[in-house]
Amino acid sequence: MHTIRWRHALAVMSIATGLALIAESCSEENVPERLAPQATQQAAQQAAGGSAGDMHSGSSYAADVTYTLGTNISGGKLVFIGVGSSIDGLVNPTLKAPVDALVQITLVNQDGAEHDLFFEAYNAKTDHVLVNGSSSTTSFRASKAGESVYFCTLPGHRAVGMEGTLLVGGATLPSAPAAPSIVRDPTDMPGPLAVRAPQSLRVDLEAVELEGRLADGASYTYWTFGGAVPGPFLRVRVGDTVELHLKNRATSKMIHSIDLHAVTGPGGGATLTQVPPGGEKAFTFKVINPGVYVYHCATPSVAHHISNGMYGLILVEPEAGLPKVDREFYVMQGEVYTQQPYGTKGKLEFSVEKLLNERPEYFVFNGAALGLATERPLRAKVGETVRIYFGVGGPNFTSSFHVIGEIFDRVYAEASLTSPPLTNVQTTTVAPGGATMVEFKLEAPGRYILVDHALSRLERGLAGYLIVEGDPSPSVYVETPVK
Ligand SMILES: [Cu+2]
Repeated sequence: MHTIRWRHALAVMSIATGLALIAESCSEENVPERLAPQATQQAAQQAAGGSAGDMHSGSSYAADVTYTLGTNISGGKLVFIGVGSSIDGLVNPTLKAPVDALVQITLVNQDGAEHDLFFEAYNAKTDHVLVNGSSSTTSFRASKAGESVYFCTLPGHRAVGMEGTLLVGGATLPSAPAAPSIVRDPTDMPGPLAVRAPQSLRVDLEAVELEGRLADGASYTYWTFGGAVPGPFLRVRVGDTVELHLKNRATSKMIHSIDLHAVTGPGGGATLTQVPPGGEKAFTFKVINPGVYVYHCATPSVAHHISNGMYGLILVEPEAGLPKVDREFYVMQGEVYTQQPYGTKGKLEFSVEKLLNERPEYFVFNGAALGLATERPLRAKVGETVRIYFGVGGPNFTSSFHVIGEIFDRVYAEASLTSPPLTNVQTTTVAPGGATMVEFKLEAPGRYILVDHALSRLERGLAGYLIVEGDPSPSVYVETPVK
């Protein structure tokens, strides 16, 4: 019952977000009587039964406190092991919550034996988890200050170690984390290469794991190339020979590697670059084919490494270079699979179950929800020609890339730079591990919105702005007064 109500409220909330985005985009065009963002927010709050995050209202749409416990065997005993957040790796961790917080606990089976999880003081119990990887969630309002117990109710399990303490009161709600931005600026890229003969060059990349801002009030532990998403935009010329060095920062917890789709050779580099924390590996490749290519980490689970942010683009310019444009932008689409539902505040954790089921909570341009909208929009001027290098890191979803209010004058379909471009295209599909190059001229000022036209994803953070400055162009776009 709770679950259904939250989901409904969440849906209303996120639809309101989408409407607000589109309404804002109208505002620059002076559209009268537009939908007021405040009104839609109010509607969403009413649907949620109060202000979001107010734990005394009894109707928050998301939990105030979330924990995940795994089942395991430690020192011959059966135990619960903390997964993620402040309890990561702790045996039978003490779970803390403020009084009256809405607490959500997920139990994940990690040892293959049958278990459950019971909070005695609240009579709250998960379903049985039967096989390795299965999970179940229970939630309750922590109304009673003080200590109580949690344990597994299967016969004998509590006695051999599966119990711990819930401490209510004395804890404060986690405040919105002040995590740094991991959004790569869409103009952070090298300019066109001079026409030149092939040469040898060296590229240095570093794998960096860091906590970054995923959305307003929410952070996530990203794995990146160079501390931002996507990784650095690499730009080489066909015929070049590249010596690529990959370092893995000493503070990393994971091995990382790189597979560049521009490389000819087994694994695209991945067989030569499995780098442990603190290490460095290098390999050399000949750049044979022009195009715009995705690169990504290729360390198992590859889908996990990609979804955590390890992808980027490498442009291989044809011999004669590319046609001149006024501005170039670098945009990539990805998915983030968090345990907590879209919109939850606090430090969000990865869900392998959602990844394997291809059920992301967030869709992102350049790593974060609305990262290219509110945070780092694309900017240009009327009369200019722009080019967007657009890639999909994914790992799973094909993008129907579209710019609301524009038509692509040229699409280099599937990022082929040696085929003639398509002309006058509204929406182009880009596969995971694929890319495109689009060009268009800007004829009217205002705010254009980059989207995947599978527009449900806009409700999950996938939108970017292209803000075009310049004088009004009434011959192109103008309101007609109605008498
Ligand atoms: Cu990796």
